[in-house]
Amino acid sequence: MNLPYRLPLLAAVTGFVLAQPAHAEPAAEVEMLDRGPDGEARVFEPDVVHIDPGETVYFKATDLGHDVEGLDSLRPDDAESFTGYRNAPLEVSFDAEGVHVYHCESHKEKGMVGVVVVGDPSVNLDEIASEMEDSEALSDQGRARLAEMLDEVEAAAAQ
Ligand SMILES: [Cu+2]
Repeated sequence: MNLPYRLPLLAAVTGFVLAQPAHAEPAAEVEMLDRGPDGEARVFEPDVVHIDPGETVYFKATDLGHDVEGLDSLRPDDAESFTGYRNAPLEVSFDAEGVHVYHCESHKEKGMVGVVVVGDPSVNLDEIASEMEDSEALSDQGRARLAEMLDEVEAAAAQ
């Protein structure tokens, strides 16, 4: 459902929301997009971000119709859950070190997932990789995309 003529209006609405002051300067910004830079549909961009414990990620509602929800089964044991509203930006602080997986509940079936790596990913990277195999929180497409992201995280950690 592409309606190009409505884009200026959406941009104006989004710009208004973003103009509101944030509490702290986010360490990373992730956009919710209908289409990513490589042409893939329904993505978080970038889909993997690295921050230090205690830092904040700002999820920007660049395109509307999306939301952000942390996946309880795919995060460090001591991490807090988080859920945003559809069409709204969300700022989340991450204290627990390790790999945190989140998705867009509205596009779970499309595999709209993302990863926040807090500090050292080796804390739970292997655990997440095996946990995701039969996780009901993921669709097949989400599982495929997440597998690529975890490979990327592992490769980066190995350097
Ligand atoms: Cu979405």
